[in-house]
Amino acid sequence: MDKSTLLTLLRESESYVSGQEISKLLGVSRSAVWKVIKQLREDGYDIEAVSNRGYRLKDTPDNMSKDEILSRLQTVKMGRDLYYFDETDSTNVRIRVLADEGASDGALAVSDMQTSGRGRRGRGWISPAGMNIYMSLLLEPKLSPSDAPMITLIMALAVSRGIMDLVENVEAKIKWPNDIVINGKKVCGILTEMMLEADYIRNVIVGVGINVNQDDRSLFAPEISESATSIRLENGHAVDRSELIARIMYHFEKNYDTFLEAGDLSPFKKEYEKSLVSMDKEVRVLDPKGEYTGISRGIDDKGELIVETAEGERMNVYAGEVSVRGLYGYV
Ligand code: BT5
Repeated sequence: MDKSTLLTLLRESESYVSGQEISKLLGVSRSAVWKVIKQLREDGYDIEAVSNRGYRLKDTPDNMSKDEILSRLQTVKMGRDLYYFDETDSTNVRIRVLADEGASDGALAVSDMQTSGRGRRGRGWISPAGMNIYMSLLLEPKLSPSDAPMITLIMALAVSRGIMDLVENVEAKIKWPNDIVINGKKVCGILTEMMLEADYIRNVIVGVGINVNQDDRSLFAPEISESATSIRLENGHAVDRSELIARIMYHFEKNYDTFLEAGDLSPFKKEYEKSLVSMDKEVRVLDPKGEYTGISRGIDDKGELIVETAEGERMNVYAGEVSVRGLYGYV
């Protein structure tokens, strides 16, 4: 029996569970149960033991760990093969190395901090320890490479749903294609990278950085202190990071299966457009071939942003090439 199995059981039971019940349910001896309870206590879990009643989980420590995440996962596959780091360079780099060593579809690397967190096109991702989520999911979809960018949109939906499952009174909106924003500020960025073999996909790595319990704005670089935020800075409450990871994996798995079956984003268009922060608003498209402004009209089935220009022309914006900005600031 491992710690996460016992944690799940304790968390799921509303009151006390006796040592006898646990040993029966998990098929292990009572002394084995006691040993794992001891280990959990050493990890900081407050487990109450009352004679004739049994054990009860009173409090969980505010740390993210492999057992915490595993004990909360509700997926069949996503995140089950979990690699946890207290510190790493970049979880996108880590999961790529793990893939070379045999990790496969659904494997997840999570770190408490990153020393060289990455954004798109050589940009960086600020990744302090002890408060946020940095994770990368490995996928091996049978898709044409040109369809892979749609996975970013599936993840964006999952992150926004996951946040709203756990946090009351916040609207986690999507800034197409790869950001989640709360009150107009960036709380999450997604970096999707693809490895090709000849002309097919070897794997896709979806990296997700979420500012969760960061309560100090000065940890952001000065140039983003106005545009970046965390869930806690917006709603005042701490969020259990392991639970948030589990919720995101749950939504992602469900939507990803539907997406693979459909072959495009048509099943999610409505839901996506409801979450789209720029929907029916003016945006500026920073196309290297020439910038223009227009009204954002949602996405097409392939996840391209539709922008209607002043002349009434509908332009399809492809995520790989251009950035989109709100007319009066970041969103
Ligand atoms: C992104 O790029 O938004 C993708 C970020 C992905 C980060 C995750 S963390 C786990 C995994 N491992 C990695 O190494 N990366 C992924 P982009 O759209 O290029 O935005 C990058 C820009 O966001 C930067 O240039 C800053 O302006 C801003 N930024 C940097 N750190 C931030 C933070 N912690 N919160 C909000 N904005 C940030």
